[in-house]
Amino acid sequence: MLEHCVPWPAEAAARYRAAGYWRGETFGALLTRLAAAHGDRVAVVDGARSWTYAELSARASRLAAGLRDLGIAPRDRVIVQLPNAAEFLETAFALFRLGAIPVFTLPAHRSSEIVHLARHCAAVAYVVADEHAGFDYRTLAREVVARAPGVRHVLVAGDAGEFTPLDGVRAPEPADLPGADPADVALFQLSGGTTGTPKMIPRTHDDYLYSIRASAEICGLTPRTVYLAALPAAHNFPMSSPGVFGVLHAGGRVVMAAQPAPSTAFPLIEAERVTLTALVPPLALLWMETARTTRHDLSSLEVLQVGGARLGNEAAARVPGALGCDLQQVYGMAEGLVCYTRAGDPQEYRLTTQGRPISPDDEIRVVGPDGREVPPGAPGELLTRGPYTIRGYYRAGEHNAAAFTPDGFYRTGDVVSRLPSGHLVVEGREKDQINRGGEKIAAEEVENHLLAHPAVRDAAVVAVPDRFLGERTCAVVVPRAAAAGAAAPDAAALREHLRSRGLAPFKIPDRFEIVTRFPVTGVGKISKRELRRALAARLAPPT
Ligand code: OOB
Repeated sequence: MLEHCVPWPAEAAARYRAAGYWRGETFGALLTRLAAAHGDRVAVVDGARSWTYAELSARASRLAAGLRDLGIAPRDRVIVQLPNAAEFLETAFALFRLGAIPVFTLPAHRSSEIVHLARHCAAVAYVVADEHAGFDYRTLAREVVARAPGVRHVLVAGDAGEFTPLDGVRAPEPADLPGADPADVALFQLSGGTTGTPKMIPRTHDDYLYSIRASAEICGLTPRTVYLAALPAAHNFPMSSPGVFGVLHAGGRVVMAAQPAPSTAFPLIEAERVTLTALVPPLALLWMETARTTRHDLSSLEVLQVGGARLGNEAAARVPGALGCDLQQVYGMAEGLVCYTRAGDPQEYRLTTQGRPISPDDEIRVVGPDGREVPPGAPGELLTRGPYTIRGYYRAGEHNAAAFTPDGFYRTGDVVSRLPSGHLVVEGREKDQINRGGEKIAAEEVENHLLAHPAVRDAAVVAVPDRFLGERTCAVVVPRAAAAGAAAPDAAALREHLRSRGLAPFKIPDRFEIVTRFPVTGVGKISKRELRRALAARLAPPT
């Protein structure tokens, strides 16, 4: 396995192979097999473009050869920051075929995240679109290459400016490439995280393909499936649960939506007869609302998957009536474990639980503060281990010691209860993170940026409840004793400070509160529990 990764113990790996989970296939080989089986079927639709499996495979091979000619080698890390477009799949499979390792970042990431990641994994290349959603990625790329000089190539889908156009990289012919070891890292996902910087999650061909294959089966995908990629395809949910890769695995069709808003998504559902898509709860609420008055025909939609954050029971119950399709709840994490409600589950479970794990070999422990398992049905922290859950983050020895138990269970930081059927209900969270409608924000990361402001003495970032997003972010700030005449920082100044440090916009707090001191615990630490309580009480709408 790539250096600085934590492999599964040999005994576990042997067990997962013997059980048929890890099959020794790579993503590159998978696409070759798919092109042979479904050559003339459409694999991906993006606006006016549509590529068959044979075309996608041929393009990926030619791009792989071109990337090799640029000097990109097996195991080299390449940051990929592409919106939902056909090039996303072409680039991913080209890197897989070459054995280079994509690091999938979100279109919303900015220099703070990208520079950190590029340095942390010594990335040699960065792939972006020219422009997306009003943001010019070439400007970002300039900053990235200046601050992470290991990045030798910037490849741009579209108008490349001074950089290399992706269109110019494809070799005229595919080349013979050595390919990758199926047990090695195929790609990096990013952790929602709880720490000052995002952690990198190494997923192997063996483990990720197992989760994709099993997900496609659980979700009943077939070559008839038409999947709308509405959430950013780089995220683990729309990528692999079963997501774009699961749909390709089944020989289905991926329709790329540049945005998840109904104004973009609904016409695509109608035009492409989309059968399946995945959303986070706030978008599901928005879609339900918009569907009441839409003139678009959504009748092809069979299943709406909702995950990434807890969907309220009341909203869950409204999905079938509002959108004319079944609801599937998905509770997962980029680190591995994914749970689904199943078509055959009793209605009550489909509406009120977050499903049960993919694999019979997903090990689940629900533990109390003492680390001991709680009685069945009682809430506790979820620990998990299994054939597609990582044993450690990349280059994160110290953090790994805290994030995993000595016997290799991942501490999810989620508080769940487990029903006798094995279904999990997500009750809350212990980790110091804000889940802003499915977008994860590590409090410490934002706090560190705030502390870098000269007028800030201390900062605490916490979630406040929100009817639409579930949670919003509030930064509580203690200013330094004002020097004579100097003003305390206000929300606008702090917002601008965070923006100028290149923090992804979704991490910029929705609210700022300036206070003189924090509530503290018995041992004198900031009591975030008390802060959250006080803020929630004060910000709650009057009843
Ligand atoms: C998905 O992955 P991540 O890595 O962005 O976030 C994982 C965390 C979980 O630990 C949990 O705190 C939260 O997101 N979460 C949910 C949830 N699904 C995820 N909390 C409550 N209810 C749910 N249904 O978010 C992700 C990855 C694969 C599939 C689906 C979601």
